[in-house]
Amino acid sequence: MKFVDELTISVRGGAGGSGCMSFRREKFRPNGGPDGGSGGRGGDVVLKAVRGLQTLADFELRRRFAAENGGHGEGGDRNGRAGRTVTLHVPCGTVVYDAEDGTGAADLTEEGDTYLAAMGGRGGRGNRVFASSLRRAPRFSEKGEMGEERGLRLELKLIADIGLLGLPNAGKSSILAAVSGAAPKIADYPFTTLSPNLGVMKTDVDSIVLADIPGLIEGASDNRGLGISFLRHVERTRLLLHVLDISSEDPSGTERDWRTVREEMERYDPALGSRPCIAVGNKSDLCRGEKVKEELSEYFSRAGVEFLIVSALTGENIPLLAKRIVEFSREHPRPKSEVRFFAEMRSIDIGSVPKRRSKRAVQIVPLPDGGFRILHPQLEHAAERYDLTQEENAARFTRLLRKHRIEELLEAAGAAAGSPVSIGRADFDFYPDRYER
Ligand SMILES: Nc1nc2c(ncn2[C@@H]2O[C@H](COP(=O)(O)OP(=O)(O)OP(=O)(O)O)[C@@H](O)[C@H]2O)c(=O)[nH]1
Ligand SMILES: [Mg+2]
Repeated sequence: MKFVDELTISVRGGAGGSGCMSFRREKFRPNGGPDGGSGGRGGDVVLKAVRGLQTLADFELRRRFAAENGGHGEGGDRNGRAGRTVTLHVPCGTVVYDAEDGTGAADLTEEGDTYLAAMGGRGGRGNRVFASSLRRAPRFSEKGEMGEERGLRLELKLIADIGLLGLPNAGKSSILAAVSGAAPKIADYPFTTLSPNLGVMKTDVDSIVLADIPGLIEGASDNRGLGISFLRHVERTRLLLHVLDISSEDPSGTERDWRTVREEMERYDPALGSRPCIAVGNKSDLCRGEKVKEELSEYFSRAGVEFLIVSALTGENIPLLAKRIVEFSREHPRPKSEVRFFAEMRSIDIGSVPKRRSKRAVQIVPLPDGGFRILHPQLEHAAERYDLTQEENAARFTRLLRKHRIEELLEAAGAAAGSPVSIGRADFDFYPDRYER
């Protein structure tokens, strides 16, 4: 059974609208000023945690999402409108990773948590923006920027209704296996379980999720053993199964074990002390003394704690334990409003969105057709943004190429007059300046 819902989606922000190049035309005023409006911003794609959703299954049907493009600027100082943002609803407890490099991007645990998954592109500026006292009639405008495009891996951590706890080797994992379909690692040494396991009991109406955590020892709250941090996984469960090994046939020893774990648990979170709990005396097959069992039953009845004697090995009383778990779940239904999640032990660097553009040296890549491709974030960005059919933009772009000494680099790489060159989506032929002069 797969507990962690996991899948990859791709998201794309809307492209920014292009800026407009236009000049005012009015009666009696032949040389109107520039009035080209700017393009609107592209919409963003946002992930938002909502209650009520329990799975990522909706994304199985559709995995690609793009936000609306921004509107283009128009003459008469009309700016394009912004593209609408697309909001994708995910269940609380969804963890977002960058699909490319696997880095954690966000942990959407609480209702309303949002994550900007793909930013919309900026709108291009219209020529009006470029007007200044020195440049009264700019004959250029910008194109809109492309929206950000990313792959994201979404992971959902599951809910646990019931938490198993006890000393190492008490048989917690064995009981989990006995009552659910899970197959956790079970072995005869303490700390077999190193990280929490989940199991599911299917009933005719619903499924009950059990969490089995590593054993707690005395001093766990002072970080002995595997520490107490695992208790956070049972913190929001509705019922605790406190597993005790009764094979020693020593009631006072078992009672001490009980108190040890209770104390550590309450030191971690006093509220856990009043959480409904069933004490489970396990390994009854190794405990022959009926008197021992009676003594323990009396102890727990005095303490007002329900006590069951079972054997995960022989199956004795396991059906009774399973029945009690189901009854308890019926009597204490999972609160509709509250979603409890089973967070994985992984440190997540929240909000570290990978940088898209970094300062890099220009790279010239010779292509098999004799052409060349120029790789450089700023140049690619400019090629995308400048409308090169406009003369002044072409001039701006040329200045940028000069700044990066592209001509020299291309020649060094073996480019000759007429060699096709591409930068981003722009293609042109290589004609060094000195041919022109
Ligand atoms: N005889 C007998 N052995 C059992 C019973 N339940 C568990 N065991 C054995 O006890 C040992 C420990 O069982 P686990 O289920 O791994 O115990 P645990 O509490 O999960 O242990 P940690 O994960 O290390 O904390 C294993 O060798 C089991 O086979 C039982 O009812 N009877
Ligand atoms: Mg275990």
